[in-house]
Amino acid sequence: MPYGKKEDKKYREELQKKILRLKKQKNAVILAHNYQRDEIQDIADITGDSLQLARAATEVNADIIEFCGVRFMAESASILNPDKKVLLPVKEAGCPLADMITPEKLRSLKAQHPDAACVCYVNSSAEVKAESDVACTSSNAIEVVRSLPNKQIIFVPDENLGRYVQLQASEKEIILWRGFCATHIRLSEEEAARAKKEHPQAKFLAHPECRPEVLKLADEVCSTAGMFKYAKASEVDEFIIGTESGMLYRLEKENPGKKFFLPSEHLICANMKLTTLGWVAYSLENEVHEIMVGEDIRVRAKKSLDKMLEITYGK
Ligand code: CIZ
Repeated sequence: MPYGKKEDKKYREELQKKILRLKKQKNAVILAHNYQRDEIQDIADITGDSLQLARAATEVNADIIEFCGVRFMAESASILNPDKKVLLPVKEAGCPLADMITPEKLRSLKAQHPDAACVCYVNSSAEVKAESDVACTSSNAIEVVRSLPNKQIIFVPDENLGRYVQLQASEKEIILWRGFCATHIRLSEEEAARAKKEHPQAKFLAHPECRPEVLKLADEVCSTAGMFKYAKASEVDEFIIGTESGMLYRLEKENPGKKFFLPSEHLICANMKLTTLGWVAYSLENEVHEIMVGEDIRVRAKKSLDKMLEITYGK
């Protein structure tokens, strides 16, 4: 985020110093999602997608995990680390997609399809994970679905990702839920086509939460982790990035000389941007807002996350 005024820059530097001091004092680790503000990514120990962060959360040696992201991500860290204090800097930082399905609705869907396995995207509540056989992220959704013996797969809550998985795993019958990401859905086919016209040399990388008509225009459909990999390995030096705007910061930093363009000015997740340096300092200093999951739900939700990690990493 741009800081126009001199005093803003000074204030930001003071907060960053304070956060680093608190982090040491409290033996905390800061995890930040790829969609976080630039200055939050700068103070993070690890920046990544939800799969990388979920995995990192099982490996860190810290008393406190300060999770700069949205609630379902902090919940996953807490589910995997019951002995650690997991803090979410802003308690209102939620995910509208995760709220589009409830455990009651999922139970009713499962009752209608008793032979189906249930896969939930990580963008879901702990209760929904507890009702599911396995979780997945946009990095491993196809692999997870393919690993299951069932032909029928209930896939919740993101319809676009589920539809994309269906195209890749045509041997399966995917039962979709009509959830959507309020940020990715805003990228229109017209905007994507316009960006391609304006940058004819660029590769268009689109996130699978985008609309199917946008995905059809993409050179590559991939998760945020996939975008980092693709941009680094590619000989091309211009890319249109069809996902949340926070991605550009690290993409530019890690790929000097390469250019990255957003196809729409609407690719901003308001929930991700709620986390500011001020909130991180406040949260660490006062040890709020702790994310805790009731033990029964936690144990059941952990099974679906563990299964995902086992399928992806073999452990
Ligand atoms: O899995 C995640 O972290 C999300 C929300 C997107 C992505 O592709 O990384």
